Amino acid sequence: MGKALLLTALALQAVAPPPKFDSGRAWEHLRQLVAIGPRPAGSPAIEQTRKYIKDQLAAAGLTATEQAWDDQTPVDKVHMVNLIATIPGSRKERIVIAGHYDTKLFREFRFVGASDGASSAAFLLELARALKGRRNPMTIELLFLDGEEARMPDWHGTDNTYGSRHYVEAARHDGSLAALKAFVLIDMIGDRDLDIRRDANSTPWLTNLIWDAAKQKDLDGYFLADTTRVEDDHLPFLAAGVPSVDIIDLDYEQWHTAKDTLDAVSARSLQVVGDVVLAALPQIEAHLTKGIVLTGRRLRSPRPYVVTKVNRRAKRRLVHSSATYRAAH
Ligand code: 1BN
Ligand code: ZN
Repeated sequence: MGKALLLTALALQAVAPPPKFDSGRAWEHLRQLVAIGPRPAGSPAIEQTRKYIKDQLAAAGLTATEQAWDDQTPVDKVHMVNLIATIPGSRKERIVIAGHYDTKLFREFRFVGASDGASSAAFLLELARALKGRRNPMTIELLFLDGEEARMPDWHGTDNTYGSRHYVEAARHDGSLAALKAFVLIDMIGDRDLDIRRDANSTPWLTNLIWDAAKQKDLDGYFLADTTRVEDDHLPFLAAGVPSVDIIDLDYEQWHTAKDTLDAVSARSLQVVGDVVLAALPQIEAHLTKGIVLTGRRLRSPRPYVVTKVNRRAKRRLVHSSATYRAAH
């Protein structure tokens, strides 16, 4: 590419419009996932679901990496697969945005999980399209988790969150955990009567940035001020020291019933969460990247910050803007 062309491309990127979440597209994904039927871990239907997710990621220009393993549950041994799509950013340090795509196994009724399983996967697929065209300051990883649901009827002990526990262990072993700076979990966001409460297990600064973005977008009627405590796929990340937040609407009458179907969910709810996550993302990135330059601790910079005559001035500016930012949050 010629120099003039490169400069034009960079200038255009710098003024690129912010990404927009299209709930029409997300809704179509949700509909297709529900049409597959019940999608419990290890089933032929979840294999079909994976094919759908991989094909849709490919259509967005992304390749899904499979993280496969066999896990022993209290009931049986189950083949599980997490799907990972990486959207490149200027830095190798990454933010993971995740959701589960399995549905809970019920033998006594047909459970298609329109909110519980389909909404998170559909949301991530549309987010992939929206973020692929963005200039990302940090790497963004979209993580489709398998095996979130307990195999036994009740959520108990380690019979749940198989995919998130496996991911964290693998990242610990291959050394990629250190570059993981924040984890945003999306779960059950389809409820047509959307009300998302703050989760007491989640990291306060990350929760605040999401709820601040909701308020700023006039969507605080959906992101409520009250708090609940949720056990979900964010717990293994929190235990590994990764700042994490769970965006979940558990106040859902149809939860784990045959009625968690298309008529209980709405495209509007997906749009609300899409708008809030996209509005919060630059704030999350700012919080994390300020950490790189100022402390070198919150993010480990590949190049150490060297104070020179030129960047001493830049550092003063950053210290000032960071203090202003902290005062405001
Ligand atoms: C979310 C969706 N969860 C299961 N399906 C996790 C959960 C389990 C949340 C028990 C609250 C209670
Ligand atoms: Zn569930």
